[in-house]
Amino acid sequence: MKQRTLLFVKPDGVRRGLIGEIIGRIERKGLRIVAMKMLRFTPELARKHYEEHVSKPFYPALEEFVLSGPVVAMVVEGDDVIELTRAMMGKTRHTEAAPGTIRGDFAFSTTENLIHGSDSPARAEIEIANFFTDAEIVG
Ligand code: DAT
Ligand code: MG
Repeated sequence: MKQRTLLFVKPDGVRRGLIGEIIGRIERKGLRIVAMKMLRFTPELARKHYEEHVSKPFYPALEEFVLSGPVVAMVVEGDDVIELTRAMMGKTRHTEAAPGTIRGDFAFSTTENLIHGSDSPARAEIEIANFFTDAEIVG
């Protein structure tokens, strides 16, 4: 089923020069990037985007990290793209992410784990609207 998802390269990925590596994997997989921009999180956007995690003990460190530098956000389209990009990302914890995945190949921290991807169609719709207006989805 054709779907859209919200992905972003996190500040560690931008700092480490891995924007191209990560976007390249998405392109080489044959997925379609239909919107993209570099931006900085605000505390408000962080609380909105990570609403399910705001009350968790790791939230302060997570917010500090996502505010620590620019991110590159994109809307990506493809068949079952949510499940597919979650598989390409690898598991959340750096110790569990399998080699061959983005996190498995490059992440050495659970907080700084390089990439975000929506985890359900309902979340994808909310997250895309948090980052992009309809007019910015041009692909
Ligand atoms: P994912 O990014 O794989 O969807 P998530 O939604 O459970 O994972 O958590 C969002 C981010 O919060 C995750 O990418 C890194 C951070 N995080 C999650 N669990 C954590 C933990 N136990 N300790 C530190 N950071 C954590
Ligand atoms: Mg998540």
